[in-house]
Amino acid sequence: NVRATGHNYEKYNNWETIAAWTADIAAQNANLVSRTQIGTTFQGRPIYLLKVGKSGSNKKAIFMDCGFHAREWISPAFCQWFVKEAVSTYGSDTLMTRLLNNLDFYILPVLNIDGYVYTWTSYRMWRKTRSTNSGSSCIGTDPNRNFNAGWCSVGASKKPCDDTYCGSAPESEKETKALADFIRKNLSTIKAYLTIHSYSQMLLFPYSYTYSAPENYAELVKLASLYGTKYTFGSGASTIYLAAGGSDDWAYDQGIKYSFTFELRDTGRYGFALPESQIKPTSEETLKADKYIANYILSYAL
Ligand code: PAY
Ligand code: ZN
Repeated sequence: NVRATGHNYEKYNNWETIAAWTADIAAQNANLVSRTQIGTTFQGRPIYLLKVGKSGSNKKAIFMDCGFHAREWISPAFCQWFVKEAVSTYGSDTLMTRLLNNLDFYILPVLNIDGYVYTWTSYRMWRKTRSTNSGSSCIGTDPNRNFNAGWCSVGASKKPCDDTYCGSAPESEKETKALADFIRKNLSTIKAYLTIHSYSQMLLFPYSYTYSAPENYAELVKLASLYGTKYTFGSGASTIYLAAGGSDDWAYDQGIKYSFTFELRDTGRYGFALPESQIKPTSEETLKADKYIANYILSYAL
């Protein structure tokens, strides 16, 4: 049911609609979904987090965020899709039922809300946050260069006017700080970190800030290879480019050994302006990979 809760999952929704949806989906599925606020954006918007799963004790958790980069509209669309699928197939889909009974999913539908709003109101191709920079009239920091993982050493800019500006310090942005604080607080339960971007059709894992391979590289390759039929996979550095300060590398170095960056459709024909007709097929293929990874975590992660 595409319009569960009266929400349209096959359209790109503005922030106001997504914010209202987070309240509705929690209210209408109180047995499975609850909403909290983990922080506030630079411009004062509430950063919502949904916890999805059947209540239980000692559950492992999977953290997934969407909307790091403002212009990557397919990303928040997928987070909404994921929650819809969870609540509408719980009890009928065997795997989803098993996952929700035994795991919690933390879903952050839009991290960089100020940037997302800006892409709706002013400039569709905006990437960064909307924070001011002292000593510059340029706006914004790249949230995916703002984490403390080889921070600003490579593939990131020290210039506030650039799209990959790393910020004045790690976690200088209220949005990245809120996310990092939540993960630090829940490190004992979070076993996997998934961050959803577009585009390129890739599944990336650590590291991006160095060509060194992480300790469980072979396992990550094996896990990613399910998805590899449609999506290219490999370490960030060797598959897309060297880029320091990313949330995936930071989460990995915090001890979350299953850390993935998804680059959703397409490979460049439409790029960030992916047509709405591709929300459903993109979400279906990504959901499949997510469920596979979650099932692996449930079975094998310590
Ligand atoms: O982990 O290596 C990583 C992150 C790579 C992404 C990044 O630059 O943060 C890749 C880009 C993204 O999704 O932001 C790819 C897109 C197409 C871009 O804007 O270059
Ligand atoms: Zn991105």
